[in-house]
Order: sequence, then C-alpha cells, then structure tokens
Amino acid sequence: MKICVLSDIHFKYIQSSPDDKANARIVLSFLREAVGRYDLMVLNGDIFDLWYDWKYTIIKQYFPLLHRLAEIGEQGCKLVLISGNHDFWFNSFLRDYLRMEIHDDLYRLEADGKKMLFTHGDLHTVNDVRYKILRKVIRMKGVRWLFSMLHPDLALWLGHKLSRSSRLRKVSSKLKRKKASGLQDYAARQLSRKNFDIVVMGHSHYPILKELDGGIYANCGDWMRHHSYLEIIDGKPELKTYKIKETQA
Ligand SMILES: [Mn+2]
Repeated sequence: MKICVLSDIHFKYIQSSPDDKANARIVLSFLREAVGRYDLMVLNGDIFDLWYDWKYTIIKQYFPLLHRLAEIGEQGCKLVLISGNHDFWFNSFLRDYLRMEIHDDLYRLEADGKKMLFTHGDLHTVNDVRYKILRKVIRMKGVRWLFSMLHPDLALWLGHKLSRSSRLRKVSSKLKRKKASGLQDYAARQLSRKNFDIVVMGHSHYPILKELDGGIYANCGDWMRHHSYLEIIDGKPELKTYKIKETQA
C-alpha cells in the first residue's frame, strides 16, 4: 500500500506575504504530482489555516487546494483528514464533495502488517493547560453556532486577526522544544505498550523519523519552511522533502 502523510500546510485564505504565496505554489505543485501516486493520503491536521463551511458557502480562496485534493481522490486515492488546532469545524462539505473521511482526534490503520496511528498532536504537547482549555471552549457547540451566525466575510476577518495574534505571540525556542518533546513522549508510550508499530504526528513543524523502543515515531514537519512529507510504502516509512523542479519555476 502506498501512503502519503501531510500535515501543517497552513494554507492561507489571506496570502498576505510573498512567503504565503510561495508556500501555496509549492504545495499545489506537489499535489499535482501526487495525483495517481498513492492509495491513501492522510491529511494530519492544520491543512487549512482555518476551516468553516457554512450551509451554502465555502471559502473560495481554498479552491486551488480543494481542486487538487478532489483530483487525487478521483484517481482512486482514499483521503483521510484529521482535525488540527487550526481546522476542526468541519461540516459536510469535504465529506459530500471530496468523499473525505474525517476524524476529530486520531485515525488508526492496520496495513502491510503494521499498526499505525495518525494524530495531529496538539493534545500531547507538554503542560499547555492554557491551550487545552482554549481547545475545549473553541470546540463547544455554542461557540461554533455563534461563528456560523456571522457573515462569512466578518467571520473570516476575525479568524485572520485571531490566528495572526496567536502566531505573533513569542514562544521561546526552549518552550518549542519542550512542546515537541511532549509529542515524542506520547509516541514513545504508544510504541512501548505495543499499541502501534508506527506513530505519525504533526504540529511541531519539525520533520522527524526516529526508531524508538517498540517502533517508529514520525513527524511530517510542515509546508511553511520544510515542505516535508512522509511516505509509507508497503509498511516502510520514509521522510521526504519536496522541491519544485526548475523547469516549472
Ligand atoms: Mn498544529
């Protein structure tokens, strides 16, 4: 089985910097080449910088990305999407129109003799109580309903402001490392208990492929700096980075 795992694309509906535009171009180019190449694509959280689909409305700036994903699905690749900390308010659009399978926290798979676990990882960073509370609040039905009542233009402007302010909050590299080690600790626990052979996470934005006691921990990295992804071909994981071929540049 040919599996591709991506996370932390953070595709922006407002591409305000040249970097945002370049990153979008790179991931779209990768996805164009991925058409017909895989049996399963796992989108492991934070694919969209923010997601909401209203009853009659979707965010049109995502069209290029949705188009590529639809194409990949149409060529027979199963699409599985796991919520991240930026995209978790999924209604029926991706299920109905892209035939995606959507999971709130994690996705388990047994294939090629390996037990695999895919989860974004935001629940498993170390000691982030503030975030855990925020996560609960933001996933409450009432909050979601309030958001749905806003005009999409207003809702998305608000979302942009909030996501920018959270990104500008200074996080020391020491804290970042501590957070990332929380992900690995979680994976190590799952592997040592023999629950899984391969644990794949995202969220840290650092690509990792590591042999631990009992199995392999992988992190797909991100598409903002590393343009990295994980392939699991016949049960064997391999970390890769993508570069646009010069002829296309
Ligand atoms: Mn994340």
